[in-house]
Amino acid sequence: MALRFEVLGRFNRARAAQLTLPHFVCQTPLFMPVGTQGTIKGLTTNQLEEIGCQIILGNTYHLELRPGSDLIDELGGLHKFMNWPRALLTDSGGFQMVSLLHLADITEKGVTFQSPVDGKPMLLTPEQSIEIQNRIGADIIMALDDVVKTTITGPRIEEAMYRTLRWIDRCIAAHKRPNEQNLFGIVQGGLDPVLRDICVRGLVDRNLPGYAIGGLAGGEDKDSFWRVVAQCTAALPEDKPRYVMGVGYPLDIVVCSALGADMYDCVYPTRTARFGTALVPEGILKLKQNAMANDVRPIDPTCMCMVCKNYSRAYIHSLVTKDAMGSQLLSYHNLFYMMKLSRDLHASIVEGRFPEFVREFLQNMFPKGN
Ligand code: PRF
Ligand code: ZN
Repeated sequence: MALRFEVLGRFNRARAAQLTLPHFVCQTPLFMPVGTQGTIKGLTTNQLEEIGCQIILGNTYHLELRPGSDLIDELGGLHKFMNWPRALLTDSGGFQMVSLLHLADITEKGVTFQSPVDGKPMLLTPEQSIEIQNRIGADIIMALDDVVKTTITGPRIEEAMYRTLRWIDRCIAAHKRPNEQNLFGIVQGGLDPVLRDICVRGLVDRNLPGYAIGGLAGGEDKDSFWRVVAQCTAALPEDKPRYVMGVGYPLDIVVCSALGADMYDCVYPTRTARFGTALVPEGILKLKQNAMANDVRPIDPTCMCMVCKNYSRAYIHSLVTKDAMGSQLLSYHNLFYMMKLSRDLHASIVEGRFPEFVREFLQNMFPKGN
């Protein structure tokens, strides 16, 4: 195992922990920005450090297509290649292929897809996913899982869960750097509590350094989503990190943290920035709106970020969708907001005032019960 997970404080099921990874000591609850191609679109790694990002995510599938894991390995690994000294996590690739390429086909061997480069059929097996991730060199690597949408029903959900369990053993056997990289397993099983339970038990038996809850944030209703998270966090070990994949809305992060989850990733804060939307304590602020054209206030007068200290809503309104600087400034602010949310969750749990923090968060977002 190449990590240490020390719980520093709890409030009911919520916990605040210190997660020591090979490249960085992280504080949880923790939001991880998604940098698909080895970059968080529009931001430099210096800016990411300044914002307080502790760990960022890369995708095996995208990095293998360009620039390729052989080259990354040859040039000293992804940390060095992208000049990022802190922690990295790579996702295994299956989910990205299935969500991006409708032509992907999953069999027992692995995920077959058409190469976006030359259209030839290609196969990503659990072994290859791990080999590629070993070359990329992230602090945390993810097992290849069989992901199905939570909105489908029938035997396919069960098949995908059992296949994910069979593939974990192939991933474990293929993992050549267990002392430098942590392999996390991914709980699947759709919205079915029996299947989720079988999957959690199967993965916990493998004694992995950490566990992810997968297959969510795919259009299911909030009630079902929270029920699955609550069930999985209750069944996963207390002394290992728990990562809810693809979760990204501030409200979901607060709720999942209350349910005992520790880590999150999502493209939402940076994607919504590119569409002109800022995250603020009241919810969202749309900078494209005409009302912003002559508004001299910062995005969020309470925000301490570089953007809010220096630029007006009017200035950002004039740039949004016209100049790359508009989305860069908004991405900067939005990630600063997510990092502050992570820090506030951590501190409020450690200091025994988590309920007060949650109450204030909800009051800001839903004033007077709206
Ligand atoms: N599996 C993998 N990556 C993911 C997910 C998953 O289930 C999700 C949730 N749908 C986001 N990213 N490997
Ligand atoms: Zn700001």
